[in-house]
Amino acid sequence: MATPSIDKHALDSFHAHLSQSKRVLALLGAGLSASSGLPTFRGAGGLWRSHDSISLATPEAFAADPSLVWHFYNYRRHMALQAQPNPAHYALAELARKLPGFQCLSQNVDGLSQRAEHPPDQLQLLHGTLFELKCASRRCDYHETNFTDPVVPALAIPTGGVDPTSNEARREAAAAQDKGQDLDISDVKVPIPSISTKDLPQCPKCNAHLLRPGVVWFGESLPASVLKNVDDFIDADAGIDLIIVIGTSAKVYPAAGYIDEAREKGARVCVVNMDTNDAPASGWAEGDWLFQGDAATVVPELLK
Ligand code: BJW
Ligand code: ZN
Repeated sequence: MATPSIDKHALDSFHAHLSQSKRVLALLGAGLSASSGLPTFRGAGGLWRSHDSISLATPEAFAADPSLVWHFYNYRRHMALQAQPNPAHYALAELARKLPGFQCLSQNVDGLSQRAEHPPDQLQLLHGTLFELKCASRRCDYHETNFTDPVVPALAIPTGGVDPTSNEARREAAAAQDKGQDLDISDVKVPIPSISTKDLPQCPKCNAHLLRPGVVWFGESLPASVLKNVDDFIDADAGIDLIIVIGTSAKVYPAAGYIDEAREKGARVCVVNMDTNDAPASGWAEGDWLFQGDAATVVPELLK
């Protein structure tokens, strides 16, 4: 889809407000990384091997089928490591360096803001990161940073796995192998093995439980230190001048609630989204901006 041109009047008014703003929030969602080639959760691309991505992002899914959930996250880690930060990640990192009162609240777990060298103390990872592993037991505090791809050998993405029942899968496997490419295991036609628990990542501390991705699943609390940092920023007497909401459907809480909390502290709201239907939960208010288009194009224009 072609990116619509940005309204010059709205852009001028946004620039005038940003130039006077001292305390600014950005709420980041999956649309920020869409141009880097990473799928979003809701809408097109939200299916993985016919599973709704959201249904795999739960403690219940991991308990029921750790092999399937680890395949999903191993694949997402691989894709994120192959992807590159886009101009929006770099523009946000640049604004953070210029404006000490700027905080990014990222729902993304892909590590692209970090790779764009976003200052870490101005980046709050609301939903964790794919590149931390932690013990699946709440009673064990083991966690580690881990960029190994595949995360364990058994999770290697097949380059020639052949499902003897499917000619199409066999042809795809052979073609991918010829080109030295990975198969697209997000495609349900490509067979993946069910991996025995002993071959999945193991906790080296308690030696009793699996490791799991260090992300926040539905029903789990966000990291306490991150929640505190966000609350301290929002509750400060100095108020908030602006919140920029980028590439999120704003349907998941507490993240989505930060838009209205910022508004209550005086912030004007600027939304950047491909889809004009994805509005803040409380709807639109006088003085809000909506820039429709690809975040990778629009955000660098806004932050120039
Ligand atoms: C573009 C674009 C381009 C596309 N350019 N734009 C209050 C009310 C009701 C429920 C709750 C509540 N408080 C808590 C809850 C429960 C629950 C919740 O929110 N449920 C909702 C479904 C209603 N929240 C939780 O459980 C949270 N925990 C919690 O609150 O603990 C305390 C508690 C527990 C239980 C009860 C009450 C309190 C935890 C939430 C964890 C979310 N985890 C996930 C998975 C992370 C791991 C992983 O990545 O696998 O986080 S779910 C998934 O959604 C992921 C995302 O970060 C998150 C948000 O998605 P996002 O980024 O918005 O993506 P999309 O796909 O939805 O949208 C993409 C957007 O981009 C679209 O708008 C496109 O148009 C746009 N776009 N291309 C610009 N190029
Ligand atoms: Zn453990």
